[in-house]
Amino acid sequence: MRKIIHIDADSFYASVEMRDDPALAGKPIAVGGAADRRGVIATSNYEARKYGVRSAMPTSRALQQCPALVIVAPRFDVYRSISKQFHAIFRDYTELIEPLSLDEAYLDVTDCQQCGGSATLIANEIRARVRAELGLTVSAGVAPNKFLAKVASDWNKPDGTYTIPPDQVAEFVRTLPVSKINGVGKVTTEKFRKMGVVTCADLQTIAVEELARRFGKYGPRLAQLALGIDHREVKSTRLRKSISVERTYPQDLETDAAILDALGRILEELEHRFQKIAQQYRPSARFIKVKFSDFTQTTMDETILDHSCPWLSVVDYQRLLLAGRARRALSVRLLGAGLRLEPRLTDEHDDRDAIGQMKLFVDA
Ligand code: TTP
Ligand code: MG
Repeated sequence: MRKIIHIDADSFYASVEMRDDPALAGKPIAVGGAADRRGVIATSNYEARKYGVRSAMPTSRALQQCPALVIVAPRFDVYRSISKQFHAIFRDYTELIEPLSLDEAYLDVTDCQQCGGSATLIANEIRARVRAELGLTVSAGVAPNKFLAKVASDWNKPDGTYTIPPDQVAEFVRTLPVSKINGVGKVTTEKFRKMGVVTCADLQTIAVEELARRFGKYGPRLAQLALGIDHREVKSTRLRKSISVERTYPQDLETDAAILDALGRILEELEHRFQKIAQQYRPSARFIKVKFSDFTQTTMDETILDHSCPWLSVVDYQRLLLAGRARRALSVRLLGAGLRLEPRLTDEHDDRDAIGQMKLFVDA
């Protein structure tokens, strides 16, 4: 059972502008482009929302609805730096952070020890720290999964926390309107309404086969969400510095043949794992780690200078391993192989090479 927190800042850009300019206090404000330049509203404060001023609305229309509206130009560099400050606070609780935008993130606090392990207390502590340290308010949803945590963060917004404990999930979803399901927009809500489906309880009565027929691949997922089930993991986007695979052997490896054989299997696994992130990273070095029977360990690093050779070249790893093993006349207890990584720029021209290199390794 996971413990997920979804954090969402309240009227984010507008709150930042109000914080930094006390003259805006108490006024309806919107952050966006100027009306005479066909600008649109990025967001508005809660005062302006009373007049129906909403995100994505043309500024000219917003001004018609709320003539006193103060339009403030966005300062994206400031919002980005505040987003980093949010994350610095989150990281005091968990490394498992998945940002959805500058002001929104999922946190997996399942293994978090703070606040006696209570996700609700952690959420409240984070909210209090954001207020004290950054002068802004955020709302939090706490639930056993991402879907419900996101719904919950909206429940007591602004400046609130809402928790859906595991034993209240069934009851919570029963009355939850299907329109609250992420991906169920106006069109789908209307489609559901014609089927007599308004709440998740209504949705639960529709057979999965029927949902699949009407909604395709999304059908079975809808059936799960209607029950409050969501298995998606919080995917941390923290930059990786390396990727590696290690194995501790039940019996120490004695011979070169046994060690090289073990290395082959480790490299296969490493290749499999690296392939999943090869789009985002380029290796800068390969390394081998060996722990000997007396528990001493050694690592061998080799910078990759020639990127036209396969990164996961078996012979290069074998050479590193044999050099490391030669450092002690002992059998091997643990073996590891890895790549040090650097982020790949999105438009880097050797993307095609990367795919070529993976193939070379598979063929080797
Ligand atoms: P949201 O979290 O959707 O909105 P919000 O933080 O302004 O208000 P709420 O209290 O309801 O959470 O979006 C975060 C920021 O992203 C928002 O402050 C401005 C920007 N944004 C746009 O630029 N365009 C848009 O259409 C939306 C929805 C948001
Ligand atoms: Mg927000």
